[in-house]
Amino acid sequence: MSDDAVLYSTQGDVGIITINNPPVNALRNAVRTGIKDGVEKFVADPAVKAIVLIGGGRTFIAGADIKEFGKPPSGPDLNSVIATMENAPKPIVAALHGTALGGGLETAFGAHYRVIAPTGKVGLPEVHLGLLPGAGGTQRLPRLMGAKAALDAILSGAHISAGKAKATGIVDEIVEGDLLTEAVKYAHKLAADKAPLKKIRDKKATLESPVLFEETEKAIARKSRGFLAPFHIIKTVKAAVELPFDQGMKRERELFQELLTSSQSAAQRFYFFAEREAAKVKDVPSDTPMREIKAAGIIGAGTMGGGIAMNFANAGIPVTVLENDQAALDRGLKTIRTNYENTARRGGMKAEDVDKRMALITPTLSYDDLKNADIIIEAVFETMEVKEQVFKKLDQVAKPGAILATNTSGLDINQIASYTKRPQDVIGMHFFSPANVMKLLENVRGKATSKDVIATVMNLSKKIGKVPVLVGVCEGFVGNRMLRQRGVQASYLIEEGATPQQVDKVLYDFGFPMGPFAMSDLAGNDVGWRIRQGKKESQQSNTRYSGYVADAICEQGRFGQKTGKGWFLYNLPDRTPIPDPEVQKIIEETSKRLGIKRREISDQEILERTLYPMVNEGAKILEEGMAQRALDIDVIWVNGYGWPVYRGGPMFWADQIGVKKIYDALNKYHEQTGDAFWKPAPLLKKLAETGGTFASL
Ligand code: T1G
Repeated sequence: MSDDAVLYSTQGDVGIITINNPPVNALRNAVRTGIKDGVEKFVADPAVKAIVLIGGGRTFIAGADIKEFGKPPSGPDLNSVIATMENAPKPIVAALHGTALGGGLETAFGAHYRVIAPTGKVGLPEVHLGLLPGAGGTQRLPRLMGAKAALDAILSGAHISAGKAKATGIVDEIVEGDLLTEAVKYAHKLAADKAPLKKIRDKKATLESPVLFEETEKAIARKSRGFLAPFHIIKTVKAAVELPFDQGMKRERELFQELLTSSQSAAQRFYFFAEREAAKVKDVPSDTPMREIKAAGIIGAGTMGGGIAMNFANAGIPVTVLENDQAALDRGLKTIRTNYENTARRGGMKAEDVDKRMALITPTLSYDDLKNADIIIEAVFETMEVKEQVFKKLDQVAKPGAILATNTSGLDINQIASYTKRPQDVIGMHFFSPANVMKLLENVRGKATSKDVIATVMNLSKKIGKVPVLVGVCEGFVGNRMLRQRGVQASYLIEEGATPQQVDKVLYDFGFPMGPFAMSDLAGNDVGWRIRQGKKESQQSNTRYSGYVADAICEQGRFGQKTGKGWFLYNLPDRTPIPDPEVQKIIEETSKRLGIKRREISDQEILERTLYPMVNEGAKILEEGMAQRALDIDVIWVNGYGWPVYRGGPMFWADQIGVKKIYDALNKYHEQTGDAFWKPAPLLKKLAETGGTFASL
């Protein structure tokens, strides 16, 4: 018998099974047991002619309980629960609302009929966990909507609206009004009419094209490069088309087990919880009162400012954008409109929504128009002088209680806050370019930043579609500070004998979308060049200058894609990086000038020397309290820098390969080079010596 995770009741001759497992009615053991017992109980009860399965609270079942994976299985497995429903001699109606996802939708497939609330959604998002639907979803969905649509749905893991679910046969009816009342009426009528007990397993999965599976594999090759689950999903849908149901189920189970026990799924299941945990701030209680954000202001309509403004408009929050000259303002608004029009053209939004979003964005040349904003984010030129001017002005203009945020990518938030009489209202919100696309938002806590400002901004970040992580004030915050370590070694490696293409390929094959040199060409090599000219290597005072080759590249105007050549050549508009003998010459001349004898460098050495220093810097960041938890660093790297989610994140990965292995390698390079750069962080040393993990901190 289950605990009160499942409740039973009757209305007339209809038995009702209500899932009561907040917050999302996940299918933990007690829920599976409760459903199975409930069906058996109502089947045995002669007074009950039909059964309704419904979710209590805000949603129908949102899936298997991800926390249960990896633990010894207990209670009835989901397939047996679904079979019990499917074989029941009385009509079972699944009543869906909220998000019926994964094992939740698969459970609903065991019912003979499905009804849904107009705002309900369904989906099979297992692919995001490095899995595939493991309780018949890959065999039943193609039998409902055909192989092609089923493949698209399972590979994307997208939520499907009630309308589309009805149109594709996933549900039988969309019911207005009270879902339970309507579902009971519907079930009662099915029994009265002796309606057939429909079993999805008896239907045939249609195959729209004989080359569907090969074509799909090619179509996803680029986006799913390195992932296992998408390619296993294709195999299971193929089985749904080619094999009898029970054999297809067997094939699904085999492939599901392979994924469940894979390191990729372990990493992606870790990441699922990490992203949610990172949004929580240890010393800011979840019930901290938040400031209401009804209107926003952005200072600067450039690439960053415009992108930031779009996030607010996308969330339906009116936003005023301030520039100091009309031409810049017009350019900024035009770019925003173009971005929306391009998205609409690609089908990412309705054409009529372009004007609706633009109507939420008010351009202005006057600070006075920011006086009613609840939050003002500056995205102006990245110098402290300009930030000082802006924040002194904001201190005069912004209403009391307005949150004053800076989008700085590394300047000292405490110093910026000191330019106002309200440092408690000042916070950093470090967006990543393009700000309307990149999910990561590093929120930077100043010494004086108040807890309600932190709570408000962390919540607001999610509202505007970002993945927020709270970091501390240090040079480069967390992401760029670790990126710098990778960059220093990448530069040394090409001076010592590697080529840019070799370094890039090692990191590309690891799973990054591109390597550091191609990335620099994309961002513009002149960005780093200007910064290096503007300041000493303050971050790496304990290691030698790493910009010799990069400077030589820029001195020849090789700024990257925008100039058609940088570290690589580009036959624009094609952006494929092409190794350039000219660059090789510059590199070899630099090695000679530095007195470095070039040598063959292995891919393994490249991997260790680019990634282990990142882990070491992560350990320092944790020691200094610049990130709350190791998983925060992982969430930053997955969302801001393309760390492959199937490897969890740099700190998760370090635990997987073993902190001791990294520690020993750091010591090896330290001994080889004598460079203080390689000195292991005390925390990393401690973990290596005690067999500890970053996850255990
Ligand atoms: N298992 C365990 N906990 C879950 C959970 C799940 N499936 N889904 C959510 N939670 C927790 C979450 O960690 C958070 O906890 C709280 O619920 C609210 O979640 C056999 C193998 C449903 C759209 O992948 O997509 O079924 O932080 O903050 O923004 O084939 O949660 O409060 O402590 O995300 O309103 C397939 C995953 C599983 C759905 C709601 N299902 N969940 O979003 O709330 S595998 C999924 C979501 C499976 C079968 C296979 C979202 C949501 P805490 P939240 P939300």
